[in-house]
Amino acid sequence: MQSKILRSRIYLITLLFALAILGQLAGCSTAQKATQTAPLSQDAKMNWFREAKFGLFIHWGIYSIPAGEWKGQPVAGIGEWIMNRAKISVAEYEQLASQFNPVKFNAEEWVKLAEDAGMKYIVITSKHHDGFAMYHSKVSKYNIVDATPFKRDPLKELAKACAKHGIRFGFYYSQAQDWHEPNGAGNTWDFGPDDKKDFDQYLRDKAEPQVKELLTGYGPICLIWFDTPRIMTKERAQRFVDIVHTLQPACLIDGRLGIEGDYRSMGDNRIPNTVVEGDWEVPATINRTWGYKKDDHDWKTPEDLTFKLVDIVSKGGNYLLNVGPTAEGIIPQPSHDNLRAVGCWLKVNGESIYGAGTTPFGDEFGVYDTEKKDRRGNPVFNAKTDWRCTTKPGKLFIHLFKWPTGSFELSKVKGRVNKTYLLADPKRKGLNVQQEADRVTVSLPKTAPDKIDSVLVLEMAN
Ligand code: JFZ
Repeated sequence: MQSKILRSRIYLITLLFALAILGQLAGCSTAQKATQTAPLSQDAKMNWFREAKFGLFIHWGIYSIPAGEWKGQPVAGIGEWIMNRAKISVAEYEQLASQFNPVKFNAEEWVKLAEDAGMKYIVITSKHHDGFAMYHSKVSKYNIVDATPFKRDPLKELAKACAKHGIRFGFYYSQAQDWHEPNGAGNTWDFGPDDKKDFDQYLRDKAEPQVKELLTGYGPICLIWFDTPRIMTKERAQRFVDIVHTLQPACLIDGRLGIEGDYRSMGDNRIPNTVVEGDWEVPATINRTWGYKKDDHDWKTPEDLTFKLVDIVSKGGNYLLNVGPTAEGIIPQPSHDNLRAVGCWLKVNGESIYGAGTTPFGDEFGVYDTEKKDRRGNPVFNAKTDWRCTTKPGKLFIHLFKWPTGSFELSKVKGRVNKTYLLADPKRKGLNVQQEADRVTVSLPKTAPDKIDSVLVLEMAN
């Protein structure tokens, strides 16, 4: 009798268990379906970008062979524009491909550099204005596998290394200018004026199919960086949007396609003077060129790069900082050194950058001098560079680029400061703080804990 009751109890419990598991399974599979079919919200799509803040731009192509010099003469301007600047014919420029053999290229090392620099995404030129594909394209033989002695697809190798290191991977693609194609925009020295060209023939036969290749053969692509939208109409741009949305709905589109993208691309090296709402990015050079130029040694210092990163984040943007590898496949040493120095600063102070919000102040950016006018007749902006502020809920991060003696004073502070400490202090020892209404004074140690930027955290009471 007893065992019979026991047995039926066991039976009942087993039944309930089985039902629960079945329910769970059903729940799982519907949840999975939902994530597969529900379109990503714009916020969900932008999430990684808002968190990342710092990315590595790479301009690499066969223009790294002449490296800013043609027939013994230096060519002015940015390295990757040499074909245009020196009006090199397609027949002549094409010969560079047969010399391109970057045997020192090592995807792992490049990705490691980005990682060590604290960068969260890489954007590399898959095809620049010169029309040469830096990947194995089936659409055009004018590509690194079919037209060079190198015969490898570096973008495949980079995609793999990025996946391994948890770095997001994206492509630059010059959709409008293609100086190699009779119907692409830009090459007027070989093919005459753009308005006489069958631009849609070029788009349909090269640019659109190449973008499809890039979005199918290289795993998840975080963003595609279109550029210089010459003669791009809204309809033409929309065709690219449709391709991206169909093949990789989570892939972001930059602001230079010729139609509104997922975020704004600021002018090159142009950091806005104040907080800018919405999502945006500043593409920037680490010297003065994008593509490698042998005589450009004007390297930005770690101090300058760190300041620019903090300045941009405090205004709400991302910093996409470029390197230009050589024809051997080497990223110039000063780029390595200066980026790694920023990375060291980020190791200690990353909390104040990744996912951080804008400053609640604004006076720290500087002031317009209405007495002085610039070339365009606008008042001159005098930037103030001694401190910046980034934020997280309940926290102000004060970036001190110039260490004040004794104490730091801050006004217009909303709410009460609960605790202050330096990110460089592993013990996070509280500093002496005085507050009168919205005015806060923090006592500081004698010397700066970081010679580039010491970050003071003000934790607010809720
Ligand atoms: C473009 C390219 O022509 C250049 O070679 C490089 O790839 C750079 C990142 O982008 O150049 C531009 C495009 C837009 C502006 C400036 C330079 N702009 O809007 O100020």
